[in-house]
Amino acid sequence: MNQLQDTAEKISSMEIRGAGRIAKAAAIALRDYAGSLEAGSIEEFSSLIENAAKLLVDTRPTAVSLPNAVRLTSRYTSADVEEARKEIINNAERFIKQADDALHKIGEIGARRIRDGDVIMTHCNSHAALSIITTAFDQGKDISVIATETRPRRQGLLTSKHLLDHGIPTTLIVDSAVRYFMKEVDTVIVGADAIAVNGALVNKIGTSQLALAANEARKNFLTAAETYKFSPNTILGEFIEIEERSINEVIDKNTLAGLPKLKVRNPAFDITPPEYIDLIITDVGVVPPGMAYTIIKEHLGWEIGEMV
Ligand code: RI2
Repeated sequence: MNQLQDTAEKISSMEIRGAGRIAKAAAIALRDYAGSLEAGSIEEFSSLIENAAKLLVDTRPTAVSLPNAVRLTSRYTSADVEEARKEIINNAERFIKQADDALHKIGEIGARRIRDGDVIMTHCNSHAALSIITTAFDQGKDISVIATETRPRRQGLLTSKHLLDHGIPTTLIVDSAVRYFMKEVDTVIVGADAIAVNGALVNKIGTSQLALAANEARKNFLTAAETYKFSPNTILGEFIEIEERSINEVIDKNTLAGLPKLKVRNPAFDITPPEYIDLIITDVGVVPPGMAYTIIKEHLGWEIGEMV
């Protein structure tokens, strides 16, 4: 298996996961592929790059960071193979650096919204949300975190380990205990797989329940989203596809064999409407959901004509 297929496989199986990490992994895979592929003409080069881009984009349908990263990386203007190769390598390096810088900036900006003594609830395992929490803690704020387990893949354990390794007091709860604990929470902070043009948030299944419970209890609900997680195609009226993963993640084969008539569903993401989101913490500042259109237009760098 070549390195490109290997990365695609690892994104599909979620060995590489998290909207930001899959975007970076795709940029790295394209950089290395462009750097080593053999093409006798620009047409051949172009077709190989297009196939590689498609292979990567098709691995997971929801996180818009993936097509955005692939699009930003695989663009070139030169008609010369060697020059085009260089352009792709440079695009990838730029994207990887911007993605790392964005995480840092989100941490700095988001930490200002955290007060000393805050109890923060988070869901799944978002490196952007964790950047905010660890930055606030490093600033000396006395904070603690309630982390949801996040069925079915239990990424809450990754979050808990990360926070404990950082010295942050952390409590793990099952997803169905979110509303029970909301009275103890000051702020909910989650990551983002995609932000639509209307400011709706697509994130790990269960996020919208946190948002509902936070709204009912009048608690802050923040999402941390790098600008490359905003979806340009939603400007064109496209929907963001919600990935349904294997039911084997939910129920093991033996149990299922004993319940042959049972139907099992496993959507990986849900949609939180903009009215339940107080703020989006991005690498270019804190914005209300209503600013999503502006972020897409000003920071994603391509024209509508290019997409239609
Ligand atoms: P960062 C994850 O998806 C979670 O939904 C998380 O909130 C989101 O990506 C953003 O993660 P999955 O890959 O980019 O676990 O902030 O399905 O790390």
